[in-house]
Amino acid sequence: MADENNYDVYKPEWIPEGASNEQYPGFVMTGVDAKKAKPKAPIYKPKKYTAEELINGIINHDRMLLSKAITIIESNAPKHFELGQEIIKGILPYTGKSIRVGITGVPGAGKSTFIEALGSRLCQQGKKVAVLAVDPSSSITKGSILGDKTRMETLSKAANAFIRPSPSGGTLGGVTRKSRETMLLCEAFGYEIILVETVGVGQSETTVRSMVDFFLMVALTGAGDDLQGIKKGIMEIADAILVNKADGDNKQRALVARADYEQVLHMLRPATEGWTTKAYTCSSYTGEGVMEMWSVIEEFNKMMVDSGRLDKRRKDQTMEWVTHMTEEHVHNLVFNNPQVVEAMAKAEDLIRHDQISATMAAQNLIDTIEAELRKVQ
Ligand SMILES: Nc1nc2c(ncn2[C@@H]2O[C@H](COP(=O)(O)OP(=O)(O)OP(=O)(O)O)[C@@H](O)[C@H]2O)c(=O)[nH]1
Ligand SMILES: [Mg+2]
Repeated sequence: MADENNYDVYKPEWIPEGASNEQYPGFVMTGVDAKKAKPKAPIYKPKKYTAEELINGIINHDRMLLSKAITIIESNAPKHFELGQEIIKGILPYTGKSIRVGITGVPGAGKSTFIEALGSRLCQQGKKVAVLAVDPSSSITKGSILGDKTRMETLSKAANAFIRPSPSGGTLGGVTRKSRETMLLCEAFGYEIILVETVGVGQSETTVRSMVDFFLMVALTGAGDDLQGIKKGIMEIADAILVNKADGDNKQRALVARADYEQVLHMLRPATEGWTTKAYTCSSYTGEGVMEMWSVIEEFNKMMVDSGRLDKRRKDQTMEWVTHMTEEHVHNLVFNNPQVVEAMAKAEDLIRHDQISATMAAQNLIDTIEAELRKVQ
């Protein structure tokens, strides 16, 4: 048997019998018995925090624990879901004290630069600012996160600022839930101003509109040309329009664009009862108009609080969200049911062969769904 201290016994077989150590000075060391061996350094395992530790961490302003809690909220793993919900329940009494601002606009309008300009100034005033991005379009745009962080260079270095990129992937409902809950965590931490940038096109506008108090549309000059179409739709849900890049040669054009927007706004119903949506100009480069925009937001906030509309808007939004989540779940439950899947395939086949009317096909599907529901009862 091997003697751990006598290396000679481990001489490989190719060393001639009786050869001295001088001739063949090499030896083979014994392997380590993994079961018996005590590792010198403990294997690194990330600490698992309890909901209580995370809740206390957040309300005691521990940024590391805030990030950890957000990671749990953003996780798609079922084991994190319950923990996440426990955290939310615990921090709920500390939420709701911030001004929630959504910022939308076409790609390149200058949303991130405006957030950088505004956020840095607010931080200088001692305010605590959290910046979130919401991108429900897909995981493809993950790259924009990096861009945003570099575009928000000053802000990302400010001690009272917190920047969190969009949760990626998953369903629209999933991204909405994660973003809303992240916002609540930031509020419980003590961020007084939450700026939410919509990233990507499509559904991000309505998603963000449904989670903020004030919705700002950052616009570019040349408004007159393309006021039709989707822009008008967004104008209808905005509380202010901000023509950015009003600097240098562009300043005059920005003023013209502002007037054009004002014209259109006169014809639209304001997004918020008791508030008149107006157009403004600013330059995120020179800073002109940036804090003036903030004063407008503060004025809006005061009006909303004083009139009781803020509380109502937030409760409405939460209820809308509850309905949305339930609907999404019910939809999945119904359309993933094997009988319904089969009936759906059959309906499609009949439709493709012109053998059934749309109404009949829908009726058959409804009958199948109702039969399945009766089974559950
Ligand atoms: N002249 C001028 N340029 C600006 C101003 N604000 C932003 N820009 C420039 O406009 C470009 C787009 O700005 P971003 O802030 O990245 O725009 P964004 O809306 O966040 O874009 P996406 O996130 O890609 O949708 C950048 O090259 C900025 O430097 C401004 O006030 N004046
Ligand atoms: Mg951006």
